[in-house]
Amino acid sequence: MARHLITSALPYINGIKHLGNLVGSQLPADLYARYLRARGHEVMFICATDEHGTPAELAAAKTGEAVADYCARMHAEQARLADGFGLSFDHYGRSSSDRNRRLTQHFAGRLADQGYIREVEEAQVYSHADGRFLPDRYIEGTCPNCGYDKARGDQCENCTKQLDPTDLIDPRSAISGSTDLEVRATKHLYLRQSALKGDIAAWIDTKADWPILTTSIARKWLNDGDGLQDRGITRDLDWGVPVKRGDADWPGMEGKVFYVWFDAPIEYIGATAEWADATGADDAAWRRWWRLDEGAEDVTYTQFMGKDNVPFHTLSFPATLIGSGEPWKMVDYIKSFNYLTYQGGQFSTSQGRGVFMDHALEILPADYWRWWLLSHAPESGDSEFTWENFQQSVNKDLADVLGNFVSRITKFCRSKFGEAVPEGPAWGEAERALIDTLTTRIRAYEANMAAMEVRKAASELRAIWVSGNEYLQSAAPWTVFKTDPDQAAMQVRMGLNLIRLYAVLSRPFIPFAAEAMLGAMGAPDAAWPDDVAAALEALPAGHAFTVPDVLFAKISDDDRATWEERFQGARA
Ligand code: B3M
Ligand code: ZN
Repeated sequence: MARHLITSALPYINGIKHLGNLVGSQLPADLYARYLRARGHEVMFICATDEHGTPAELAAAKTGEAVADYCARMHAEQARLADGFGLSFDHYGRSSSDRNRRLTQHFAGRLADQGYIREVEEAQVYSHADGRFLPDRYIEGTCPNCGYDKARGDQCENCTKQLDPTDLIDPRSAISGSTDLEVRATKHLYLRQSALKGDIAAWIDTKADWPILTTSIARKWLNDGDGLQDRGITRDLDWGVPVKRGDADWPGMEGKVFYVWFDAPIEYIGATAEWADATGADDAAWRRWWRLDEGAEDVTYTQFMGKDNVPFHTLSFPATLIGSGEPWKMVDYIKSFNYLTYQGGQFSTSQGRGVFMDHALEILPADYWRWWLLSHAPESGDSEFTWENFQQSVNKDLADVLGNFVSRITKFCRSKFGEAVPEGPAWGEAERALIDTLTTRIRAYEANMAAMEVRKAASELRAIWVSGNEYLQSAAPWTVFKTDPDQAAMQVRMGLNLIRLYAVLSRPFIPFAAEAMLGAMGAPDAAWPDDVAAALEALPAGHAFTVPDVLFAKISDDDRATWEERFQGARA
């Protein structure tokens, strides 16, 4: 069995994530991890909160908490929600961990030793009123490109142009509003990405199987304009990984920290080390996932992320790993996603527009969301969440097709044969035909899951559910029972075995409902149906079961209207 390392992009710490964030990385990564585990592979599934940078400091300033306290509280909150959505991380780490601090300083030291770091004397904006430098979002002003008067030091939100704080017209401190600013020279570290361009291009060229969305973004940044530029990897902030060269101080870098995008991807490694610490395993246990010289040659590493994160994962992080001159495991496949839109507009964290993870779980069970989001994953283009579409999919796929199947067959059996699988004759022609259809569909489902074709996998799964309904519809045991109870018993035996089969197949998409189905069927440890015919004999005559509670309640028009109204404005 193969070994799979899977990472999801790390959600920022500065607030509850919305459903667009969820479907762009964590949720499809979970689908894949659950599927591979079900197929018997060894999986290490890693995520963490991304806790450094100005967004974290500013969010903490808003709530009045110390930034470390804010991050600890928000990490716990995000971990709780991840759990509520059934995200099956082997470890949910923190980029502010000691492990990540040491690894980040280690990589910086290695890069410096290899000649890939240069020190640059840079003009930075210093605020007298605040007694500090103002990097990135700490400074606001007028955009030199479009004239928007609330542009931030790192980017203009209006025209999306990337900016430096010194580009802004009429700059002011975002902390105090002070305009008593001065441009001062200060020293910063730059990662010499330009010197690694050839290595990175050659590496990307080996990735012929990557999705177009991934490679086109990588190539664009690699080749457009001046190509891969050197990048500042330090900041004048308090909160972050202190700049060190390995264990040693870095003269001239006192009081500075690494840029958040430098340490964040290193936390994929850091969180795996945190996993080892949390489980009492030794260093060798995490290093066999990450070091090619310590057992990682046979690891397949897959990353999941939204398209805006692709440049950092195809260029910057590989530059860190390659530039270290050490044999670190590099990503084998990047699955990237477009955006999910909300009712004709955008999900927006800053404006609180859309449905966020906490509210989603308040109103409906996780599986409803998982099913809709995954079956509408923004793979080939953006996709749109509308309440109408959500209601329709849930009611049809989950309630009418799957839920109804389960309740109909279990209730019918209970009333006519009791709560144990009835016997009846061997399979007839209709059952053999069903087994053939299911075998074909299940093999297609597996191929889609292996290829991470999320929407295709979802529609194959739906078709598998539908074929059971069609079988039951035409077999009609409730009619057959009147004239041939033995034949009806056999059909019911098939139906009950189908429930077990569906639960196993559906588990990666809707783990909670699948668990309930398996519990009701008395088959909690059901294995993957490598042999479909055998899987449909797994519950023999006499095997006890119970009728599960309603698996999926329908969403009424009233509910829909209420939620549509509740979530149209900014989140409370
Ligand atoms: N936190 C950006 C984001 O949440 C960033 C991802 C880091 S992945 C190493 O979209
Ligand atoms: Zn602008």
